Amino acid sequence: MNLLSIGGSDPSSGAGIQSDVKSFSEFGAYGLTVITAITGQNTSSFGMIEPVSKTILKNQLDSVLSDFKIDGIKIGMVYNSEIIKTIHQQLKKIKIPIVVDPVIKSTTGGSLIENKAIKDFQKYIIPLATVITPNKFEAEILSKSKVNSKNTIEKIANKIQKMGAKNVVITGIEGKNKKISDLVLEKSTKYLVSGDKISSTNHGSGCNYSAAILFAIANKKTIRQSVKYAKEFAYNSIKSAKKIGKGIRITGVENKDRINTELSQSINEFVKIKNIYKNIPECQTNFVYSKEKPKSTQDILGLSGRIVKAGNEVIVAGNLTYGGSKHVATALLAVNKKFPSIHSAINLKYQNSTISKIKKLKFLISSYDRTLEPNNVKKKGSTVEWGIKTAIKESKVPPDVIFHKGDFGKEPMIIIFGETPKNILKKLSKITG
Ligand code: PXL
Repeated sequence: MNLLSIGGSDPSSGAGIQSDVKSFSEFGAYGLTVITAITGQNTSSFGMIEPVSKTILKNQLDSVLSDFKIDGIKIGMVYNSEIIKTIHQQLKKIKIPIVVDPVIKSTTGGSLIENKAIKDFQKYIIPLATVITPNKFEAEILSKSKVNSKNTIEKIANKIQKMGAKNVVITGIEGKNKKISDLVLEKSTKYLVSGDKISSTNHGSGCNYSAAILFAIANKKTIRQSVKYAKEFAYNSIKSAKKIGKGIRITGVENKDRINTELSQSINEFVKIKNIYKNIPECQTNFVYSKEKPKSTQDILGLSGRIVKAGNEVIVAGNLTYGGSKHVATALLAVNKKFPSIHSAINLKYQNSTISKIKKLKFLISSYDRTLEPNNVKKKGSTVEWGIKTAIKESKVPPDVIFHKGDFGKEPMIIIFGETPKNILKKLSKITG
């Protein structure tokens, strides 16, 4: 996936395009950049701004738009009317998701847009937005009104939507009990997404939030799912903020959840495998990835829904959640207990042809017979654990594949195991190729 960030350069790399490149790369996406202005700033103070000329701005945009298949665009700092109009001209006919982060002031006090350019921002940039993500302060400036008991935050969101943004997300609304909420206004629904508040001044969380929303939307997530994802990403970035310079902390996006990133990338790859729908069982597929030394299925990341067959395609239903999978995670847990290097698993439809292929490839394969399951195990409901343990009882090296042929009313199943989801994809490419 290729994502484009249009915005200002921040030499401290805490915000702006440098921050977006870090986030995009953390998502496993390729980050492209178009610089609108160069700022001089650090973690203590904001220095100069030098907007780029219309000519080089246009040339940067032409360069990336003519070469890459771009899956989503984020617009951050745009500074003046000339920049605003040039971006509008180049993007007005584009049919890819655009997230607009209407940055007005930096945390260290610099103005990121000229006052006299706000009108053009409303006219030319807001209508490009699939989603616009102002905080409360930015929402007040864009709507030219203050929040009060009559002019509610909902009304302000409506005003911004009327300017042409498809969806409006006003971030950072303080609530009770140390909660902080985002107000989401979609086409015809309005709701709050709440999360825990962390009190700390940092540099970068706004950029992290909008970069994450873009990634989720480019992945065809719903607005609600994207807001939740962005909230969590920004929360984690603040939690792992570091004092790198002498002033405020810079948010950290590095590897906050390597497990989540790798599994979601691998699921995206999995669904694209040619004819993979033929391998999805009746009970559908889950793909799981475990933390180091999992104690229970709560330490194993999996889909709260499933990878489901829809005609000749497969689609991903649900979200990645720890404890999201029961069966596949239980099987993985049992294998990991004996072979701690194995951290990932996926279940596939049982087919004789698949088993023959696996045998030909000389993968290590074990099986168990559900019809031999002792009654006490059946009663306890620990069939999977018993089966896997039985299958690997004599194994000296980790299995690649474990299968069973089912029982009365129980679907037969194949489970592929590996050290990582990527390792499983490699095995799958051989099996299905
Ligand atoms: O966080 C907003 C932001 C965006 N873009 C640039 C910035 C800042 C804040 O400092 O400098 C270039």
